[in-house]
Amino acid sequence: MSRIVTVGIAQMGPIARSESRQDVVARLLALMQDAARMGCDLVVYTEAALTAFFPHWLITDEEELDSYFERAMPNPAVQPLFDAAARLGIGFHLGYAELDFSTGRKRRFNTSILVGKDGGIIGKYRKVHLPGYVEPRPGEPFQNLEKRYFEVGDLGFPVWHAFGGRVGMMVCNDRRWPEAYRVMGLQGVELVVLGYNTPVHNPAMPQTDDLGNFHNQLVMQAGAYQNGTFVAGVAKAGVEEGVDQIGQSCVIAPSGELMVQCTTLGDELQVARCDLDLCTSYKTSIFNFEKHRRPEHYGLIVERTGAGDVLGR
Ligand code: ING
Repeated sequence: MSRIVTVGIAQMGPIARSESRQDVVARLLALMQDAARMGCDLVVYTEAALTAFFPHWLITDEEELDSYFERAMPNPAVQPLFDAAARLGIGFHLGYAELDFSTGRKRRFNTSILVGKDGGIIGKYRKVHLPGYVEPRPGEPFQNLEKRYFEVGDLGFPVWHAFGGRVGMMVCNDRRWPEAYRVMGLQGVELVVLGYNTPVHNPAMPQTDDLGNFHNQLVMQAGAYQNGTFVAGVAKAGVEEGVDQIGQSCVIAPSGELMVQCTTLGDELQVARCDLDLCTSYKTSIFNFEKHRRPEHYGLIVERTGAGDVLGR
């Protein structure tokens, strides 16, 4: 018996700083309605899907910075998304900047949620691997101030029973770290959904600028194959506030094969029928962790001989 989940990847083109939440939600709703028309069970939106990717520039005024965050989820501006999900019977993944006050102080996270077909929130994830830096770098064409604007996520990498399988989330830079997939792989994940805002130009390593799309696919294909899971990665693409970002949103099978890919740099929906039973064939053979994986033999060598030790730094 196959367990088909029809996944819509809803890539977004640029969001202007001046664009209101209402305008952005209208774009998201149009993509959701297309996804429902195409029989999707789930539509995957991108990282920071409600605003321009503001870590790309310095914001010193706290009120202005807070204006890019959501104080509650759902909230009146995004409620139409939740209502449409319940009306259309389609779930969704949404990346956004989260303001949290639950511990008595203001905390900021780069967050994503998974929402079911009833419009209810199934789970939340907060980005662990924050790239970039705290202090702005004068002279660079744009910044990456995620370490300034966000705290490291404190929810780990959970996996939820949802859409007939096991679903997990990560955000953008997380997809470059094999541990993120493996922690979910050890929980039997069958579909990893994520969004990304990835500039074509990396000021820290300009020699890799031509490899941006290759690296984007490489890490998701590896993560999918090595953990027997589908991966859906969704871009905020195009030139957003002067920063040229890659597109190539895609769905990858547990084989590591590319199933579908966006071919524009704008708002674009593509759909993949994911048979979660394909995951089982990989998890019970090549990547049967119980039979073949030997963490008890990895020892501390792996930790002690990290790059720093080997390079003497
Ligand atoms: N963006 C980028 C990403 O991980 C980056 C940062 C770009 C890191 C290129 C390394 C190379 O895709 C976010 N938002 O994490």
